[in-house]
Amino acid sequence: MSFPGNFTWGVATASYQIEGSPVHAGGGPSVWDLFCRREGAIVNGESGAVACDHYRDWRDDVALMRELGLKGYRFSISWSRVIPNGTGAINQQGLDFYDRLVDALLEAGIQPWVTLFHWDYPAELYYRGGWLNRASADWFADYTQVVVDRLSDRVQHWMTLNEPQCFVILGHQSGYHAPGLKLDLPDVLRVAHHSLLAHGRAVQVIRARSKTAAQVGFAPVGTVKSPATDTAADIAAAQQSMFSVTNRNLWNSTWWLDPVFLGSYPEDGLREFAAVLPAIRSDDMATIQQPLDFFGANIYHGELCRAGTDGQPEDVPYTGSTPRTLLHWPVVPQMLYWGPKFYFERYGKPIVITENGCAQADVVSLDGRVHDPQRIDFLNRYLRELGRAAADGVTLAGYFQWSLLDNFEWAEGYRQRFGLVYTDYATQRRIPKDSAAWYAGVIRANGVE
Ligand code: IFM
Repeated sequence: MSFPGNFTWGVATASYQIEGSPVHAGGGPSVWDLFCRREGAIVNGESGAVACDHYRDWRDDVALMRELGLKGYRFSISWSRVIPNGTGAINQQGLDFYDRLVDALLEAGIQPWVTLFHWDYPAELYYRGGWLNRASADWFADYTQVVVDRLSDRVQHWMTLNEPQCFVILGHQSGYHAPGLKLDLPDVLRVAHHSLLAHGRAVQVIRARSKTAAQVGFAPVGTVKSPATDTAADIAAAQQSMFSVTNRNLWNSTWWLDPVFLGSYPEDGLREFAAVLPAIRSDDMATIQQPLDFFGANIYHGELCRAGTDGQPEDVPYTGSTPRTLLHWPVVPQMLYWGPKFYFERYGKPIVITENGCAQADVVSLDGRVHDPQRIDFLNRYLRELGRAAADGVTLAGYFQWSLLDNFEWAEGYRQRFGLVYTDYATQRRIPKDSAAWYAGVIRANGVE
């Protein structure tokens, strides 16, 4: 294992998944508050109304983080907690919450890494067209300014959007996530374009207003490809496939990343979507391509790929014996080698793993503890691969395990447990799992021993 000396070991969370709804504390509802009321939208009819009640229990949660020896904590800001209607009047109580959290983290020796948007879009703005409205980029810029003006004297690390692929595709195309829309492809592409514009506008605001030297990134979730074998042909096929747009499928990397890092939509994507492209104004690509300091990669799994007999890449299906997490995601540790390597080779930015982890059906044992050997094994295997990427020359700046706590897993409700710390939702008691102690050891050793 060779991780750089200043490597940031952290955990990640998101506002709606842990805090409890902002409507109980002077904030406004987000699309998730609306969506959770929809019959059948969430497993067991659950919602993030209370979640981990972190809005009230944050001091204890910071104390837990201190005990783990974390170097960084990635959390998101709830837009409608800070600005209840999405634009206009500020909810000072909401802003104060994040202000105090930042102070407490710094006091505990933990760097705050702030994500500006992790899916909880203000309901009032949704009624005004949401991401379909091009003004959403301006609304996001105005919100960013409020947050940056308040926190940037202490916060140095910023991420604009978390996993735009998810909130655009799951939220606006398949309807599986909030706001639950099933739009046609031209409108989905419009939503995607506006979200990229919002990213660019937010970076401009951070650069213009930050009171300290800001480090800015973006946290997408592309589909990582790993070569099925170590042959040069399979490696080339995996790399080619990872950076291709095919079958009008928006679950790809380059449609989202090339504009941000290279300043243009990929040629193959422009061909695929030629008949359904949104209006792209002449200076849009320059707005979207702002200088970034790091590439935030959310990597949990991926696909195996090989060179087919015609030389073209082809995916290799997993078999019934492939280990899987509770979400049925394949356990494929090499994705934390190939993903960072391929991203680094294409975009040339230091890589921060902004999310990685696994859902398990954790339970409290008779001894009152939570034993989660599968999670330890999962993290151990993935981190070894990440260390291999570092040893092979990939510049790595940090790793954020998802997640500090078991929390509200969106449409899956509470049955998927991702935490290093178990949440007893009935009492809000936290029980650090065995993996928490293990991860604390990894941090102390600056890598897996
Ligand atoms: O819980 C989510 C998170 O909000 C975004 N990335 C994936 C995690 C696990 O599904």
